[in-house]
Amino acid sequence: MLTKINHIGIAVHSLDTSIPFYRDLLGMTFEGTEVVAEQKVKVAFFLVGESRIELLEATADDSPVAKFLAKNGEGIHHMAYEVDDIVATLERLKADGVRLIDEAPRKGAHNSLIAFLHPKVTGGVLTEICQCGH
Ligand code: CMX
Repeated sequence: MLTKINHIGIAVHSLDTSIPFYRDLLGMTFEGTEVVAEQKVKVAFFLVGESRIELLEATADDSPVAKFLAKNGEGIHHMAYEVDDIVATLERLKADGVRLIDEAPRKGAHNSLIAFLHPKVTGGVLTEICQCGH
């Protein structure tokens, strides 16, 4: 059902401050930034091998990422796993009684479709499934 880790999301206070560390000091391939307006976040993607790191910055005080930062400070925010068919995956998880935050997919970065599972059923790790746009 899950085909690979698509990315690991890391919440940061400032993309301008954090991008140079990942790009210039760790030498990851910087793929650019994108605002995901619906979720009040701006993200920066980095390619490392066949995996990606996604830095998330809040774009509003009531952004979920602002809430996360206020509660936890900077750190790992979510794990994202790739699936071929997100609708079928959500239907299967729902049928198996898995608690979902999103019962239907919504738009993520890079024209992907994403949905979150509730952290209560994933050992406290916010888990995203995504059907890739890239
Ligand atoms: N890690 C662990 N637990 C988390 C969490 C996180 N990052 N974010 C939220 N939770 C917990 C909350 O503490 C809460 O727990 P309780 O029920 O015990 O209080 C529960 O999950 C629900 O959280 P909420 O904020 O009350 O619920 P919402 O439905 O308002 O929002 C969520 C949930 C996960 C969608 C939102 O908090 C969020 O993080 N949205 C941002 C999504 C994001 O990263 N988008 C990036 C898009 C780019 C891409 O990847 O393509």
